[in-house]
Amino acid sequence: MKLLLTGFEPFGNSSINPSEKVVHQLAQQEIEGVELLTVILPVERFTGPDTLIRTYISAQPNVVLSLGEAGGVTAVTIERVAANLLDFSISDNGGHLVTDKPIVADGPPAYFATLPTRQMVNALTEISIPAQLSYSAGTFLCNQVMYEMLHYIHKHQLKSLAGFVHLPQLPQQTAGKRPPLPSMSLDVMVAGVTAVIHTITHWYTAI
Ligand code: PCA
Repeated sequence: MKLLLTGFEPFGNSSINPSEKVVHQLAQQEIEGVELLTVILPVERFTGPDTLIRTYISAQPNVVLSLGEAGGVTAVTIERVAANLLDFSISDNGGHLVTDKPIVADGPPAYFATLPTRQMVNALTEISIPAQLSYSAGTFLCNQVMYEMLHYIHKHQLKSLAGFVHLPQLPQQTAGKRPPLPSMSLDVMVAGVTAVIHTITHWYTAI
């Protein structure tokens, strides 16, 4: 199975993004049964989705698993739904602050992830990593790339499957914050995303 794993560059006030670190670490690891391709996406409304779609077209993966950071989440968060909405509460890295706009003007209101989301949560819980299902990937870049990837696959009637996982912040991003914010160590996140990939691989080879 060919899997395209994506992360995001840092954004907002942060100089690190856990998704970028997890992707870099996994790029150096062997995962049985997986041909892994990786890319880091810009947090910018045009180049972010463009980079993803261009990489997808040249790599032709079976599965696209995208990762992003979600400040404040207490667990690895498996996204089920991408909404057709741009409603940024902060500017992207290109200085765009888009509100109340659809991602695709004539696109459907939402797409569901096509990965085995519940099995992914169960696999994480089994290895004692906090995990949850989520029914909104937000209205910023993470939601946008999830929507645009699923829309591209749908529009071109392709067989690839795609989904999104939000990660908590790293301890070094939250230390000293008042009130304290939740965090998760890089090792735990890497183990979690590895388990997610194993789950997708087993499920994919059985369908
Ligand atoms: N998180 C943001 C965009 C990039 C990232 O890592 C989000 O949740 O939309």
